[in-house]
Amino acid sequence: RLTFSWEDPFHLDRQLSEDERMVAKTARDYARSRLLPRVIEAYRTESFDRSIMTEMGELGLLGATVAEEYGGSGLSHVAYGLIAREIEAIDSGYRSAMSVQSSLVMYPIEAFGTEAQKKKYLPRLATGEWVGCFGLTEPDGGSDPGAMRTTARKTEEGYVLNGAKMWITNSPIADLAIVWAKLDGEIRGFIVDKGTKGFECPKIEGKLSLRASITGSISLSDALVPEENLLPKVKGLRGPFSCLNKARYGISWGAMGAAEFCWHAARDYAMERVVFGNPIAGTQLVQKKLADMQTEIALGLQGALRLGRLLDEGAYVPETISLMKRNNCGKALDIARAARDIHGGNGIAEEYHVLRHAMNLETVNTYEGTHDVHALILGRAQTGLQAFS
Ligand code: TGC
Ligand code: FAD
Repeated sequence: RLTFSWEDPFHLDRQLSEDERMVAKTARDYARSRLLPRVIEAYRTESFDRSIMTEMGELGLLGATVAEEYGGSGLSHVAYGLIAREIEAIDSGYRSAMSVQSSLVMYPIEAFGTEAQKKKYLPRLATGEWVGCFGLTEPDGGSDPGAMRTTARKTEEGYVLNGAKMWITNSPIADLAIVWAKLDGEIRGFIVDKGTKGFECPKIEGKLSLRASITGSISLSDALVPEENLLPKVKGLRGPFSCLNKARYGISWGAMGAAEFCWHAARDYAMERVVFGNPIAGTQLVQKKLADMQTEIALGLQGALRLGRLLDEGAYVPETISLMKRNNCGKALDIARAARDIHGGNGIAEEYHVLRHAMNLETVNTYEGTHDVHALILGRAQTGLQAFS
């Protein structure tokens, strides 16, 4: 008979393969020993340590699902999700850096690139020698990428790109950008190398969320991209959305990692904090909050695991991905706020981490499709009626 494990009610660990458990341990050990000690200072000073990319690369945490022949780790989607969970337990910004590189840069090159592009870019991205970014969102609105204004024009020398992208993770430190632009009215993907004339990526300062992640804009002013840098194997919104499928899936694990950190911190704090002569963990209201956290996290992780197994079977399930991304980000944000509340005034102090997680999760609930946009995707899927416009 299994005993009840309050930390892991469904015994998630027993549902993983030996390899998956090892990958999770590697990511956990790294995150706890190398990322946690840096995060308070990074968040305070709004700075991202570039060497984190090479450290993750050395451990095989970049391009987890990318084929080994291109430098990836050839792991399952579940293993990728477990990495996201462990990294985001420390900070959503660090998971962003990992997942943009893996899902939004390496994946489209592997899935839609030429053999030459794969050989040139993927091994260096896998080691973290090169950092990539993904330019889809534009200043006039991110929820409707089909309305993008960035254009590509074919010339004898290659493609001339004009336009602007906004809120782009890693762009100021990127060696290359996957840029989505309309060529003759049709969305296409381009690899834009750092140093391209007319291609600039200034940093966005003053974020109150995801401060340990570096974010910038992209400006393209007659930027000439050679013919060989077009991603030839995809046209239309399916290109960027296929990448988003992978990243949104990873976020559904990552958000639960942040939520778990907050839950455990709240429980530990409540056990120690004595008010009115008793530990607050012994009050009904606090126990209800802890039970809600436990329940949502246990269910959220099971959903993420099921989704990962579906992806590993090759099942194509964008609406299920929307369901899990939306649920787990929204629930994680609620959990981080409740954990902050249980910490009382101490909950706003950086050393307790919980408010940082809550602030980060505001972004996580917005990027990769807002909570409400995913509701509209699910509403359309069950009614057949689109409510976007
Ligand atoms: P719609 O008519 O629904 O679809 C247009 C075409 O795209 C195909 N498609 C998909 N393909 C693959 N996967 C998916 N999930 C897909 N969803 C749609 C669809 O089959 C169709 O193909 P075709 O061949 O028939 O033309 O398009 P729509 O314009 O009505 O879409 C509306 C909506 C809301 C679904 C979509 O625009 C949307 O998802 N908006 C949210 C945008 C978003 O998520 N942006 C994220 C930017 S990247 C980012 O945030 C990175 S943060 C990274 C980090 O730091 O972690
Ligand atoms: P808008 O689209 O303007 O939406 C504003 C509000 O309107 C939201 O509440 C939304 O839910 C609501 N809304 C929109 N349409 C409807 C509707 N039809 N019905 C009801 N409500 C609606 N993008 C990238 O391409 N690459 C990146 O690497 C990247 N990194 C990011 C990093 C950070 C820190 C942040 C904050 C964002 C990042 N993004 C990135 C952008 C992100 O994907 C967008 O912010 C997101 O898609 C929402 O777009 P928006 O901000 O323009 O909001």
